[in-house]
Formats: sequence, structure tokens, C-alpha cells
Amino acid sequence: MATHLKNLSEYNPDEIPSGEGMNIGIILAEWNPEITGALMDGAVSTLLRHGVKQKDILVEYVPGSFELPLGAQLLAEARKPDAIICLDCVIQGETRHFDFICQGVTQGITNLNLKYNLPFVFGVLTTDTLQQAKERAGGKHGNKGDESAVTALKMVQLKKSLG
Ligand code: DLZ
Repeated sequence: MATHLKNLSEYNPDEIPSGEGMNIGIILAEWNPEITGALMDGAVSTLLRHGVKQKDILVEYVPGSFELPLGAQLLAEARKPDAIICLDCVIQGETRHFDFICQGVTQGITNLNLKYNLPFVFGVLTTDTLQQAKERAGGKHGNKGDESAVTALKMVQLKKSLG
């Protein structure tokens, strides 16, 4: 069914700006650690592969998705990174809680981008099942963490190029 789905880890390395000298924040929620750990591994290894130094990757944790926007804002203000990658996985449960959380975090991260003129990357998986999450955290559909890191590098470059 999802034949149009892009593999999240596929990209042309020649089109990715060098991350040398960039400071990148990562904010990670503590839920579903099996998934978020894989997202984090993907994001960090992609940043390192493209020249970001380990010492310039700043990692902070929040309890859950709903806390991502505030955590990201606190990290932005305290450490002034060039971009912040927000990583998490929200899995549909039996109630409408999923809808409210997803709406809150999506709107919250959107607002941060525009308020700070800074890239806050939406590296949040929102899936119906744990299996779908696994497929997007290093499984057959790639790794959302890789895609998020590539997005951060491109957006920092865009911001620099536009002055
Ligand atoms: C409560 C909750 C639920 C049910 N599911 C998730 C989830 O799948 N992923 C996630 O990151 N967080 C979840 N949370 C926690 C909420 O995001 C939030 O941390 C709490 O409601 C406290 O504000």
C-alpha cells in the first residue's frame, strides 16, 4: 500500500552541507526507549558522518512528547545551538490521548521554528503500532533519526545562506 513511501535513510550525500562548526541540539523523550534510542543513534551517526563534532552535539531528555516543545525551547535559550532535533515516538493507544498529544507537539514545534527563526526539526514518529515504529527506526523504511539530522543540516545551511 505504501509504495510511495521514501526510505527515511536514503539521501544523496553530495547534496548535504558540511556540519563542520555547527552546534546541534537533540531533545529526546523518554517514552518508547527501544525506538527513541534507535532514532538517536541514527541522528548522531548522520551528524558525525557529515562533520559535526561529538562535542557540538548537545543532548537533553524530557519525560514525553508533550514536553518536547518546552524542552527544546529551554535548550535553545540555554545553549544557543544552530538547530534542535526533536526525537520521539508516539504510538496510538485506545483513547484519543494520541490525537491531543500529536496535535500539541506538532503545533508547539511549529511555533518554535517561527518564534526563534531557528530550525526545530520534527523527528517524531506518530504510528498506529509498535511494528510501524520499528520499521521507521532503523527497519525497512529507514530511520527517522537519519532524516531528521539531514534536515537539520540543510536548514542550518539555508539560514546561513539567506543571512
Ligand atoms: C501519556 C503518554 C502516552 C499515553 N503515550 C506517549 C507516547 O506514546 N509517547 C510519548 O512520548 N509520550 C506519551 N505519553 C506522555 C505524554 O507525552 C506526557 O509526557 C504526559 O502526558 C505528561 O505531560
